[in-house]
This record gives sequence, C-alpha cells and structure tokens, in this order.
Amino acid sequence: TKSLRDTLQEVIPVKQEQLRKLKSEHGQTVVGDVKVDNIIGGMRGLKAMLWEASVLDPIEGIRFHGLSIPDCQKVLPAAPGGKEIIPESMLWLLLTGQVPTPEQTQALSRELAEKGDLPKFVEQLIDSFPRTLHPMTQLGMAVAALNHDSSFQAAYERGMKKPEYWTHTLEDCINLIARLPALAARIYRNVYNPGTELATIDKNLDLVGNYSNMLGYGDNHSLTEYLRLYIALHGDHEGGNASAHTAHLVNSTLSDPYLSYSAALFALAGPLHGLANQEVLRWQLAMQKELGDNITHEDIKAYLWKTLKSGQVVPGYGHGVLRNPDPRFIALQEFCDSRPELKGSPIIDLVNKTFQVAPDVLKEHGKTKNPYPNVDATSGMFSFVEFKYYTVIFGVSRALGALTQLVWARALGLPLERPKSMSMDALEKFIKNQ
Ligand code: FAM
Repeated sequence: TKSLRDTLQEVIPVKQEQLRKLKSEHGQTVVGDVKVDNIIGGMRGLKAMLWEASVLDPIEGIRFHGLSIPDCQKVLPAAPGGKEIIPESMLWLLLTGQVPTPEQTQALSRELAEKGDLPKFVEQLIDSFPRTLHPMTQLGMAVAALNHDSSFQAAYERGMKKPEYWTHTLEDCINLIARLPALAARIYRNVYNPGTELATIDKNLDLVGNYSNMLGYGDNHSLTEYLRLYIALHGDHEGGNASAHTAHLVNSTLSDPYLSYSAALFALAGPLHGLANQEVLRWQLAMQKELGDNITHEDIKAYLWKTLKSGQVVPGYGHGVLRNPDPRFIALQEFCDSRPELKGSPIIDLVNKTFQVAPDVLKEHGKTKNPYPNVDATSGMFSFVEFKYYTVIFGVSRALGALTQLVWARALGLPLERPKSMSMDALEKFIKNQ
C-alpha cells in the first residue's frame, strides 16, 4: 500500500498544474464585488482565499474534499475495534483528497504514536505553569515551544529551495499532530489531577486511543469513540474561520508550522470561536443548577430569554456562514442517541431539549441570521465537566485542517498574505470620486 508521502508526491503535481492553469487562464476573472459592508463587516462572505480541504455550504454544511459528514462516516476507516471515524483517516483525506485504506490509516496511527513523546524541556515547561493558567494558554505556549525542533526552520536556515518547503512543512505538521495528545493530556493532568501518573504512549494504538488513555479515560470505550468522532469532525471548517485563517496567515510569512498553529490556538481561544464550547457547558450547567431536576421546555424558554435580555449571546447557537443546524451537531447527537449507556443522562437530555426550544426563541429575538445550533452546542454531551478544558480538545482537532493546509499552501507556492486595508477617510474619498 502507498505511503502518505508517496500519495502526496503523486497528487501535488496535479494540483500545481491545476493552479497554474487557473492563474494563466482565469487570473483576471471577477469572482465578486467588494462592498463597504464587507470591509466593515469582518469580511463576511468575501471569497478571498484558497483552501483545498473543505467547502462550507450555508444549508448543507461542510464537505471535506466533496464528502459530506454522512459520506465520511460511511467510507473513512475507524480504529480496530471501533466504529467511529478516527482523526488519522480524516487527516489523510484532508491532506491528500483521497480516502485511505484501513492499512494506510493504521500505518499513520503507528507513525503518530512513534513520534508522540514530548521533548523533556517541553514537559518541564508545562509542569512549570500554575494550575490556574487557562489550559488554552498552556497549550498555545507549549506548541510554540516545540518549534525548537522545527524541520522547516532548520532547513530555511540552511538555505532550502522553494520546492522543498512543503516536505519540511509536512514533517513539522505530522510531528506536531503526533505530540498534541501528550501535550493536551499533560495539561489536563496538571490542572485537574496533579500528582497522578500519566499513561505512556502505546505504539499499537490510534491517536485518540492514546489520548484517552493519557487523560485517564482509556477504559471508557464510549468516551473514546465519542472523542474520535468529535476530533475527526472538528478537524476542518473551510479556511476563513479565525483559527484556520490565523494559521494560514502566519505561515504565509514562512513562520514555521509550530508558531503558526500556536497563533491559531489563541484565535480558537476566543469565546465567539472555539471557547464557545466551554461557554456552552458553563451555561447549560448553570441552567441545570438554577432549574433543578425535571426541567421543562417552558423552563428552558424562560432561561433563554433571561440570557438574551441580559445582553449575552446564547452560546452554541448562530454561525458566520451556516444557516441550518450544523451537521456536526447532528452527527454527535446521533452518536449519543445510539448509545444505550448514555440514555437518561440529564445533561444530554438538557442539550437535546435546548435544541427543541432555542431556534424558535432566537427567531423571535430576531437578531441572529442563524437561530440553529453550531457544533459547540454539543459540548454538554461529554461525560466530563471540566469545562475550561474543552477548547483544548477542539485545539487537538483543528490541527488536522489548519496544519494539512499549510502543506498545500507551501506546495502550491502561495504568497505572503497581505490584504489592503483602508481608513474611513480613504473610503469616503474613494466613494466621492466614484
Ligand atoms: N445569541 C444571541 N445573539 C446572537 C447569537 C446568539 N447565539 N448569534 C448571533 N447573535 C447576534 C449577534 O451578536 C449580532 O448582534 P449585534 O447586531 O447586536 O452585534 C446579530 O445577532 C447578528 O449576528 P450574525 O450575523 O447572525 O452572526 P455573526 O456572523 O456576526 O457571528 C457568531 C457568528 C458565531 C459569532 C455568533 O452567532 C455568536 O456569537 N454565537 C454564539 C457563540 C458561539 O456559539 N460561537 C461558536 C461558533 C462556532 F461555530 C465556532 O467557531 N466553533
């Protein structure tokens, strides 16, 4: 069976030729208008960057290289003994555009396990952080420190040529994805279970199998499977979201993948983006505490209005692009529904009931363009309640898309990103001269 690198060696020239043709034949084709609204409105809807891995349709949701989430659930290999998609098969798809065989997926699992240990100084760095430092801050700092061993940076200093950029980017990306579980689990241990022993990496296990072991949940098959699906599904969501875009922007300066992804993690740590999953659980637990047992739809409706009237957003609802319930939310909800051991979980019940009520309340409220749940609305479905840790799991996942697309940006020779900004005076002058 073909290795990941051999597969890439084959697909890269094809894409390079596609780009060359696109540029020479259609370089001047107009794709859309730029309105003042776009400039002052967070560039929403502007088609302005190249991203191969996935395309987001407002109604249908995400497709990874053309495959919808249900398609992926059908064709992407699971872990031995598991049923859910694993991050390795999603990584392979995002990187190559091809569906891997189970053998290819397992070879990638083994490579990641072999590269998964942390350098001693990074372990010491993480261990030196106060327990009260937010887990996302710890993750971002530790990822940046891994650039000590960057293959890209070392090769750049030696004077590597442009065609070699992607190979060193790939080495860094694979090494970083391999090390994320050990980083993230060490942070979890230090913050929530200090002094306890961390499991070592088992070379025969998949990435999330090892992550779950190191978190101390290896015996919980249901949670391990949920994590596999969760991490695979959060892997990529087009290029324009704040974390993926940050990685892309920073890497376009030829900063190495570690620094680029560290920056991306700090974008993910904002409450309008990845931190929303922490906020969802905090909000649902507060609702549970206030309303007690046997919560009715009417109770939830009143609680939603209370949140909205206090000027807060309802976390886990709304989206910059989506205009329908997020298919990632639906897939995770279906996972929970299919598991007899999760039946009757009060928090899962609350997430489901909130979904039955919130869209109508948000429609009546009338502000958001999308009254439906995004992926973060599922946060309560995890069986652990350390909500400050949730975005770290998202951070382990988003590496799949953000990092694999750095390989493509370098393979395609994309330039330094540098949009033109304008002042209000300059805009007014431009409008006057129209
Ligand atoms: N609850 C209350 N108001 C909301 C809302 C929500 N869930 N979502 C949007 N709005 C408001 C929004 O604040 C804005 O109000 P103002 O005009 O007063 O500023 C108005 O509706 C129009 O916003 P929009 O055009 O519908 O949304 P945006 O594209 O500006 O923002 C989100 C998109 C995701 C930032 C926004 O929906 C939000 O704040 N949601 C809650 C936080 C959240 O769940 N974020 C996670 C997003 C997720 F997919 C991810 O990145 N992981």
